[in-house]
Amino acid sequence: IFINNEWRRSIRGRTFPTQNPATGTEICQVEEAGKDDVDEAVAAAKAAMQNGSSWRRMDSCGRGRLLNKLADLVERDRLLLATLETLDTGKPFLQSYFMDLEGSIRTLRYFAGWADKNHGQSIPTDEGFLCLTRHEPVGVCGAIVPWNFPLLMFTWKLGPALSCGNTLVIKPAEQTPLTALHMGSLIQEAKFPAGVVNIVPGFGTTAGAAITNHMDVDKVTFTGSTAVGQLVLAAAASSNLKRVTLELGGNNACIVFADCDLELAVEYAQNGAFYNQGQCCTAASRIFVQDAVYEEFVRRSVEKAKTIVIGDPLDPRTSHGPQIDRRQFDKVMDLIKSAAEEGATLEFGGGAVSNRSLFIQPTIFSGVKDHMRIAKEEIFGPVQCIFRFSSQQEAVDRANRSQLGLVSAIFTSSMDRALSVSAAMETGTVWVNCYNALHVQTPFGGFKMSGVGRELGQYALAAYSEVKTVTMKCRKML
Ligand code: TXE
Repeated sequence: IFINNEWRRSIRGRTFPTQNPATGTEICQVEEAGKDDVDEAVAAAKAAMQNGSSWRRMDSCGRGRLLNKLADLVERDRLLLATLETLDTGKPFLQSYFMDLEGSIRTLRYFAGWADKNHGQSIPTDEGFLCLTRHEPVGVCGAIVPWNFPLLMFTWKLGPALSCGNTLVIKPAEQTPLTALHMGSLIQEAKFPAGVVNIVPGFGTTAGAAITNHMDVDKVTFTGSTAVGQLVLAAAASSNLKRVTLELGGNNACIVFADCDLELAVEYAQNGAFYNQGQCCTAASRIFVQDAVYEEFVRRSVEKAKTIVIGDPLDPRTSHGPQIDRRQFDKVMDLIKSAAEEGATLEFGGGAVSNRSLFIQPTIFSGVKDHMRIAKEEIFGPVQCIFRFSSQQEAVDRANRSQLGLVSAIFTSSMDRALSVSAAMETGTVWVNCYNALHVQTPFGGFKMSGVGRELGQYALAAYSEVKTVTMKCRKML
């Protein structure tokens, strides 16, 4: 447990194992933070936030320098961090190295750049007042991180929080605490003032709930399931009305029009469905394909799936690893079973990989109907569901028929269609002729029950700042 730039044992003397999902073996025991450990972490973060502390007195460009220093150290330890990430999550090594690590480094550098640019305004008012706004830190931020992109989500929260001058208590997911803990030693090495970042590995209902209910936590930022997102918001409401940003589940639609570049659509839609074993909030789970190209799309998707390499995640040839744990494995297998029972056509895969626990074959269903469970629930596994549609209006209506609204994608060669359909989609992001095109410079977040607020880009700064209005009476205006 990392508090005040020091490593501590759990107050109650508890530990928990973290496992390699590719082999089922225990990697190590990790100290388990409970409510009393979270109290100490919050006290440290609060002390570091007091007026006059070295963090509060630091120039804004000094915060930027520290974030850049941290990015340098992550770059130095890239191989180690990517290896740890693969051991702890089971994601293919090259994806850890090139996507998670690259994204994390870019996030730190991007928000380092904002540290001295998040300035307020001077506002003309009526009646001889000078009015200006200051963008001040919110205070102590609690960050609760999931297991699908442990390091990347850590930096999505740490980058803007520190750039804006806040302090942090971060809880990594219980399945994947290792890269977050290595970040603790890099934060120490970068010489952030003590208490600015505190890391509390532990479970959701204990350490997580202690953060969301805490009276001295001023803001909570959460990435995880929609159900827990609702608990987080309720805890914020019933404690101290802490500010909340939520990035929750998706049931994302990808609409493939007959006028598209089909090869491109097949490639992106499938990568969107299977990337990270389907364990992405952005997973392309509902793929609507127009009549005229439907059969060909299914045929080519099956051909492409045959090229996926299932294997040891540390082997650079591997492109498909295990699900994160038994609970997730069972959930995905149950949904696959339900789709077959409800009459979807199994085109590829459909089962566990023999002799490898927690591995699920990349699976393709065609003829999926909107009423089926697999169409309505977030799968979070390597399953591509293909639906047939006829008209543009029909596709848009069916795609929007969900309580979730994270991302969507359109494949078309018509600029008109791209613009009108993207305006009609009820999602926080619309990709046109691409998928999973996430950039640190652009905002990311959900409509409807997929979330509250935005991460990344300039928009993220608002979520980590309070706006203070300073109004001065001017004696004489010239
Ligand atoms: O998520 P949880 P789980 C979705 C996906 C997945 C499902 C369940 O559909 O199948 O959620 O996964 C912490 N108070 N996503 O059970 O429980 C927990 O310790 C405070 C989508 O793993 O939401 C972990 O750190 N915190 C998603 C984090 O919340 C609590 C990523 C996420 O865990 C808590 C992950 C509580 N009461 C799952 N209970 C995405 N948006 O990418 C748990 N936590």
